Amino acid sequence: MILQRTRPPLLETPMAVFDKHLFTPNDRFFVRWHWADIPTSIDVAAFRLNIRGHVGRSLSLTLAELLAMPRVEMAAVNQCSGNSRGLFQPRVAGGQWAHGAMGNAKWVGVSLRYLLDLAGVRPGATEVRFAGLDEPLVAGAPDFAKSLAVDHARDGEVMVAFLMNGEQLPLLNGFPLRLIVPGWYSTYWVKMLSEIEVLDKPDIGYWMAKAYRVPDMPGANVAPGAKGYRTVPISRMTPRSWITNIADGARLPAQHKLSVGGIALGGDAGVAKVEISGDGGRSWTEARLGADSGKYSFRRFDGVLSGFPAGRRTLMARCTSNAGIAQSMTPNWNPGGFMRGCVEKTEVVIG
Ligand SMILES: Nc1nc2c(c(=O)[nH]1)N[C@H]1C(S)=C(S)[C@@H](COP(=O)(O)O)O[C@H]1N2
Ligand SMILES: [Mo]
Repeated sequence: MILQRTRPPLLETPMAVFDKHLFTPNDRFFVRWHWADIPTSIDVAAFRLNIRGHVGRSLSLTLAELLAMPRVEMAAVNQCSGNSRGLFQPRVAGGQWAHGAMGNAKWVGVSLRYLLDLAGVRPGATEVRFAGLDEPLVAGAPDFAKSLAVDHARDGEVMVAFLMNGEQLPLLNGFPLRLIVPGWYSTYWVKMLSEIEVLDKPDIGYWMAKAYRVPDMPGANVAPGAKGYRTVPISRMTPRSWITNIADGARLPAQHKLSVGGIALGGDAGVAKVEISGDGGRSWTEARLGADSGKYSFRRFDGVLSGFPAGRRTLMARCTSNAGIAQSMTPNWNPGGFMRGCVEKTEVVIG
């Protein structure tokens, strides 16, 4: 892992891991926490998931009760809103991630709709707020909490997960429970989830009203220095793709045919196609897609490009989602360094 920060722990997954595994192994999965006061052990017998607020009856569920409930399973990519922030030009403050603040896993848990129906959401409910066991180190700092609109929370896809790739969640990835919000950035994927509160008014807490907001523009894109634009809470992911079999800056022998492969993400809609280019985007060839593990999963792509005489070349991959959205050729920019989505460049030297 690439160590970004120690307290709180921020760990980034090296790109080579994505080349080997469509599902990111749990011990290679990126880690991100906001506050450094994270429990280092969990008393599983004493742990409770509380559901309260604007509901018919409050619930305080044990892990044993949750494990006995009907289960749902889904493959989904967990991607930090600030993934690839370190590539923003001009540079912005925040974790200086390259592309490894993301991971794909098979999640098993209980549908949030099932849990909310058990508690009985009352008419007039607006949002559902989620919080975990981690706490700020300094007094007065806002506890990490995120909210979803009540209809989103009840869409049947949002899940309270207890298994990640067939194993219990690693502590650093939120043991014993975390929220899975398929297709949405991981800021909503609350770890060590212990509190679910149904609200009857908008969540005006720091983490919704102030943090993780993006310009209300296509691609969350504004000119550096722009002022006075409207912002909205970050939400759905956009299509992305990465060449993983060749590292940026690689020196390759002269060859007639070059195999180019990697992983793509269709944002919240699945991957329709991936094209690859060996000449900096002048010409494109459609790549072969690997197994379809669902619209929220990574999808492998592989292709062969021909004609590589000695010299510098720029390799690219471009994903188009099933919603018909293609990655743009130019980078988007915003002061938070959120939602990077452009076609990435892999520069190679041949010969
Ligand atoms: N309880 C809690 N959940 C959290 C966070 C946090 O700080 N505390 N950070 C969120 C953010 S911004 C990210 S990117 C993901 C990271 O998930 P991971 O560490 O499992 O990769 O967790 C999300 N859930
Ligand atoms: Mo994040």
